[in-house]
Amino acid sequence: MKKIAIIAVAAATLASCTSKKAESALSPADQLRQRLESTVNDKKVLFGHHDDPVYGHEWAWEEGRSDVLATTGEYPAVMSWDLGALELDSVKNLDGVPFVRMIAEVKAQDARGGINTFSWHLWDPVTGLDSWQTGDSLVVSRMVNTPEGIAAYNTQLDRLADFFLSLKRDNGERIGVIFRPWHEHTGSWFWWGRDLCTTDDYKKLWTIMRENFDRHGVDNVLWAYSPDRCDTAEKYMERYPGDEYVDILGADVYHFGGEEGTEGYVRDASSTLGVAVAEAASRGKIAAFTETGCESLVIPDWYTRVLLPIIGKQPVAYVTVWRNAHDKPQHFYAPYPGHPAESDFKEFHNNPTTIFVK
Ligand code: BMA
Repeated sequence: MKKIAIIAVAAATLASCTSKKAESALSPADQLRQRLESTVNDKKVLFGHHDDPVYGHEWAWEEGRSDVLATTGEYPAVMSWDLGALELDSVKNLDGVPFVRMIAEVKAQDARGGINTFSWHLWDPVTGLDSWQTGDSLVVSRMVNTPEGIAAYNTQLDRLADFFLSLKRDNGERIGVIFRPWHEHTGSWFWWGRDLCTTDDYKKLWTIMRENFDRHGVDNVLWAYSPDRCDTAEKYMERYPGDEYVDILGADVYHFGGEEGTEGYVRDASSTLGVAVAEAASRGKIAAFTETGCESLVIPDWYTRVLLPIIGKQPVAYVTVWRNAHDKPQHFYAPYPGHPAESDFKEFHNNPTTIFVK
């Protein structure tokens, strides 16, 4: 008996050492993947907001403030950021967020148990067009097919890779984050949109990027692919770069047109997420509602009446709404104190399926 007990204790100790070792052997990206997977398995949804702790409706750059915190008592579980202008070596991003502050907030969000995700509204590396200038349909082709374009693109990517590698905890461990480049490419409002580049060239944006990040040894990024609204799997998957390049299958679908737009939004968000969820399931990936919102929250019960039923039917790991601009009074997607949608947002926050940072 005694001998068996000793063997059992030894085996248990060995097992726990092995599992600890296995845990620490996971890359920061894989650790984050596990968290997102367990969120989905628990049938929960993490709530995210863009630029949440750096500015909001009619305030900017204060520390410790957030419209979501002010209305619900908690920060969002997911902080969304944009890297646009980092590729130019700028000290601030395209919306004026200093990168030094962004890095500090990413660390703070990680320390409170939250997650960070990044988009990239970049400038064309060759001619310097901003993301929305779509008059030149050769931007992507130059970036991925010409030696000067590839070199200029790689210079941009070197800066991004260094940025991701610099995201570390106080103990030196890298912070796992989500990166969602080349988003909404099924529309044509960015120069990497569907009508402005070929399928092959779009995919090359991803492969060149990944080769660059791999050369730098970036091990803390989960990659999100996020088309705009798509009603079929064919459209959604048309420019999918491949399973080896993507971890999260997302959807960027906004609610336009107030109450009259509700039906169309519910239909389009549900069908696009339906495709993302099905494709994610068949490929062992994670689905997410990567960008959404109803500008100005003109529907005061939008969060519980419109959004919640959509995400209730789709097992997505997180839902992220866009920014509350400090300098554009109508440009906000989360309520602020005193806004008519505040009480409904509190109800959304109190719903057992939604997770904020606590
Ligand atoms: C858009 C708007 C712009 C902003 C851009 C990049 O949706 O919010 O004001 O500059 O995103 O963040």
